Amino acid sequence: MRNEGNVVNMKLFGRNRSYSNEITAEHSGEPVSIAGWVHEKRDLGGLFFLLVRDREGLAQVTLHKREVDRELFEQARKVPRESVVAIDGIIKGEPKAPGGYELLPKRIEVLSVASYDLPLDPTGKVGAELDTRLDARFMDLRSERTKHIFIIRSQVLKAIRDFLNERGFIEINTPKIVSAATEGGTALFPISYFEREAFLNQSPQLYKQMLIASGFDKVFEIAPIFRAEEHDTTKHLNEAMSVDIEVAFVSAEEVMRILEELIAFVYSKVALYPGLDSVTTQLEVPKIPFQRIRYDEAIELLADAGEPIEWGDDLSTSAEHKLGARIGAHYFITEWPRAIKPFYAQPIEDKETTNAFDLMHPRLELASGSQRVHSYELLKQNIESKGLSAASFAFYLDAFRYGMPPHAGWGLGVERLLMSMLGIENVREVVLFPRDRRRLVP
Ligand code: AMO
Repeated sequence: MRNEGNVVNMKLFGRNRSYSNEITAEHSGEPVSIAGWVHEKRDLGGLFFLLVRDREGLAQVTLHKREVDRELFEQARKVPRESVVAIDGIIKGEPKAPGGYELLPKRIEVLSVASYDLPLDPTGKVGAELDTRLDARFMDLRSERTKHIFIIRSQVLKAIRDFLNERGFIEINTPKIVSAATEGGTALFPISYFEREAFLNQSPQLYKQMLIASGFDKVFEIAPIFRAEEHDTTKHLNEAMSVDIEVAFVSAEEVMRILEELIAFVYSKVALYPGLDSVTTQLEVPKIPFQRIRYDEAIELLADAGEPIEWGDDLSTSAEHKLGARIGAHYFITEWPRAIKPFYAQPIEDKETTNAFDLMHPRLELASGSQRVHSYELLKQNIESKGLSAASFAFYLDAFRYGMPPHAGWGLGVERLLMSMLGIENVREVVLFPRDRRRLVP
């Protein structure tokens, strides 16, 4: 082979590279350069096809043994699958080829030779277990379905940003190395921070609330959250991506409305994505408003469905499934007991409940939020009644002493949204490099 990938031919970078989907039969006779991976090779004796894959699709490179020089023909025949090549050639209309054209090559440059022992088959003809795919994620991403999942993920994040920016939200970035817990119930990852102990942040909760005291009024953050969940399930990650909002001068109902409108907006954007079909054929934009049921009504429905839950207990996965099957669409569960919601959720006067809500998809929880406590005294009391030390929350409590508006907000799991939207069973499928109980590499 002329170039085994050890020498970078700078000429490639000077010429115009076309994506496979930019070329059509109408360009017949014109010269073009493409670059990509050798997806498949087909040897028909006198005729040899190289299918070259780039981000946008496939291009067929056709070599007629009698018409091309021998060296070029042998080069195409010998190049291992998944090697990276750059090809200069002439376009010719060919109805049977992908995109309706083929490329008659003048020059093939092998930029990087792939080893023969491929860990996966990117054509998807040979299936693989999820663990094997995650171990070789770089290669798994070359397959059509996986690639589209992550382009959709990028589009979902863009849609969320567009929606919130359009509504006057300010995007914030809060620290991920912190000194205190926010979410009771899930454990923290301790880290050593010079001579002190610190933790990876479970949620931007305290910081987004502190920014309400700043007068920013509407803030959002899209960032990782870290949860030291011991269990190994198909919906829990140890590092997840959360969309968090916090809004001043509103009640829980107003942020619930923002949430359902956001969900419908994101679905409507993803529904337009041309690559959606290779991931799912079942995406339907949900109708809003979503049904709202109170926690006590949910408990009653569950008792009816033969899944009794003790008042004050959280819903089990099987309870979530039963309720979801009953309701059959997205819904909110509101007015949760104080005991299972964090200290910052606003209690409802004279009741044992809070103004907190969860957004549910029939299969799983997508988001939770609440009206927040904005009284310094009540917040301090709540922190202490949860057995936490008010002193370690002093930096947060201070923000409530010098003018804190009433406010509400929520946190939405990006991976949960994606898996529910795309009908994907395992949350790890929608994370490039998932972190779970067993997986820290790659
Ligand atoms: P919560 O703890 O319910 O609320 O988290 C919000 C949302 O984040 C997602 N999520 C997870 N996704 C995958 N793996 C995990 N281990 C995981 N943990 C959470 C879920 C969940 O609904 N501070 C509050 C939000 C608020 O009140 O504003 C909070 O963090 O989709």
